[in-house]
Amino acid sequence: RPIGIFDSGVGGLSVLREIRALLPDETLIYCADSGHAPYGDKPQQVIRERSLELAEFLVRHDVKALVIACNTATAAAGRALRERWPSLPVIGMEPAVKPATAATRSGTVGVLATVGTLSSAQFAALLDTFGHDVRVVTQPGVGLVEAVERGELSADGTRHMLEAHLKPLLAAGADVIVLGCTHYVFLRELVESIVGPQVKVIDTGAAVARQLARKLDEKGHRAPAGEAKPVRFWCSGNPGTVAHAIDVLWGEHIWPDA
Ligand code: DGN
Repeated sequence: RPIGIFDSGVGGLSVLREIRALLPDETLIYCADSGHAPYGDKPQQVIRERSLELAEFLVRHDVKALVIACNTATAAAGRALRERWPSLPVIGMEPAVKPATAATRSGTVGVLATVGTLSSAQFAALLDTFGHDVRVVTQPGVGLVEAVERGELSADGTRHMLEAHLKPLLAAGADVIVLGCTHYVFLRELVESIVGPQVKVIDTGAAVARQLARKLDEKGHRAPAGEAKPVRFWCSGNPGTVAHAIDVLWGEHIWPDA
């Protein structure tokens, strides 16, 4: 049985990449909600409804686990999905605040994420748990998801936006930057070139892949070793809108006609 992975668009490919590397024997289905991206500034209720619909689609493909490869959707819909399918492992994203608090030397951590994630109850709870010993400063990465969806990873416009978003975090003394949105992981090199080698940049893609592997092991649901399986891609809306980004980010031309 396959594993289902979804995001508002192509950001979740950064998580898919980690899952593919760790679990090459698994069949993976990736679903991009490109017809409704970006999620960042949509009401939580709308994101929850979209997430439920994508998850329904994946469950109809008989998935044995679901990965919400989107911080924004996890914050809005993680609980709803777990309630709807109580026996299905549902693995979600969460900004890496905990590892950041362990890594900081300056005592200040910067979190770059969408408005939806930063304003969520889940993020408030995360700060409540881990934000006491260090100062956590946040910055909404307005415009960055759209840039990644266009496949513009090193364009001048993307760099300028990032510089503007990172400036207040650096000015506050952050020496760790958390990439709290799966799209931003594709901007890691650009972020690192702006913040310099003294500042650590972290995300949770690899940890989520490991957690997925643990859940499959717990249930005895790991696929037997064999030939590596292809990834199956789906998207809502017109594939033409994501085909280019998938070429750039995944390195494969998925939709021949798009
Ligand atoms: N990739 C999503 C995340 O990790 O939050 C952002 C999605 C969006 O559409 N804003």
